[in-house]
Amino acid sequence: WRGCLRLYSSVSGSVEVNGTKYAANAVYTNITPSIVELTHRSLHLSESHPVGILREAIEKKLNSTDAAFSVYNQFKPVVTVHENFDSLGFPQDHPGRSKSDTYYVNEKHLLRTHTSAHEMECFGRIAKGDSSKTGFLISADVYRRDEIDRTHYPVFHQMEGCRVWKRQNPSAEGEEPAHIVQLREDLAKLEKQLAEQATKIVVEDDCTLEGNPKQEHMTDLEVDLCSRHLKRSIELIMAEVFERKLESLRKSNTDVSEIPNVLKVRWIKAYFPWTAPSWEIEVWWQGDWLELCGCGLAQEDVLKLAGFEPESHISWAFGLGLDRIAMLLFEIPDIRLFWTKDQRFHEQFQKGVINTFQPYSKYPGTLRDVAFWLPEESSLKVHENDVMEIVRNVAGDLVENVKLVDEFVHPKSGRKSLCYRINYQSMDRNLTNSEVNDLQDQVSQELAKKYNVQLR
Ligand code: FA5
Ligand code: MG
Repeated sequence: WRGCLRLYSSVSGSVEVNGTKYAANAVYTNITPSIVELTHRSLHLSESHPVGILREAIEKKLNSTDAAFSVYNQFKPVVTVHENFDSLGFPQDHPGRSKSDTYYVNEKHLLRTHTSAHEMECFGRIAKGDSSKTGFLISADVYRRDEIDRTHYPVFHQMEGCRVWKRQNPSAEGEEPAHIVQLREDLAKLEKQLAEQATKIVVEDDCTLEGNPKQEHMTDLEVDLCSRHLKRSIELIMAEVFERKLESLRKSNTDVSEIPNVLKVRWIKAYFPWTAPSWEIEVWWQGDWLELCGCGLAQEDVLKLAGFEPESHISWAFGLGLDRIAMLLFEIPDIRLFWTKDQRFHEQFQKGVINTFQPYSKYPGTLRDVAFWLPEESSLKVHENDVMEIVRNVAGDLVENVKLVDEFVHPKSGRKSLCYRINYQSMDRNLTNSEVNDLQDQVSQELAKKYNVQLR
């Protein structure tokens, strides 16, 4: 792998992802072979993988109301900077664009950081009349450079959902325009479905439009109906998937009184450059509020860029994280398990069934510290995500957790020292001491080589 890593970051080299070759860029290219390997997995397409089972359950539920959504699940993970950021109005200095947070293939291409990267193309299909549906769902793997622990992995999965309504003029004075009538009808259908759901949703929503303004061209009534349709759609997803969980808990748990018979959710205001207003939903689960989905009413600029006539349509969009919900529902204790090839994991799941994972065993972990002085030149900044990337490259899924345990500045020299604690732990087998020593050596050497740190 070392040879590969060098090749990937050399100017003359090229990088191949999903069968396509890209010219590497000395400054931008930061994808690594271990990440590229993950682009072939497509866990969301596997019918008997927790992520795939959840995806299918949500698609089915959302399309059970009025079959409004086209389903696109085959988009490849390399997209352009334009698709992922520019087309969605991300400002040039948005932190999401930085190399410390995002995997770049080269200066023009990256591994999508969210499924919103495909919004423009899919809106475009509706605008051009290539799709007869009034909405779409996109599920895909998304990539972010991040920390390493039991709930974070450099790849996770999102589902994007969008709906549009064509704006119309009233046909006669005093009458409501056709799209308003349609929105009311669509909303009524959703509300009826929610009411029929066995799990009742208790919604806390004190969001106003203060500091989260609507777009000029939309009427108050359009904003009201469209955002209610959006929120009820997401609540329906939550009611459906958590209902399945509560049901199986009721079946297996002797103390049924501890299992809630309602699901508490709350709406909080949010900000995304391509929606206004914007919100996030949080679900109360086992003593915590969990953020599961961001959403909002699509910005006119995005719709125009996709090919719609100015102000001709109104639309909502959401982006839902599948992995976190799958971990809760299937009771998966470590996100790495999704990626294991161990049959003891995979044989436990079947298409259409949300069951509880039975851990097959837990192998002991081994803690090792790596401490180093940062280089004196302040230009050589080491981002925490760079440390994570090195560990990930050397040890891959044999690392359970990496955390910063000590940080201090030498009183005389002013130099800064960091100490990271790495937990080496395999989900599938016991690691030997010499194996761990080897990994730890490689991590230290790579840190010294790539970032010029001085090991302590
Ligand atoms: C987005 O990615 C937006 N694209 C969502 C969106 C779409 C907003 C359309 C408006 C319109 P965010 O970064 O918050 O937003 O991620 C969305 C969801 O993905 C989160 O709510 C969470 O459920 C999930 N998610 C985010 N980061 C991680 C992670 N590191 N691990 C697992 N799940 C994550
Ligand atoms: Mg968020």
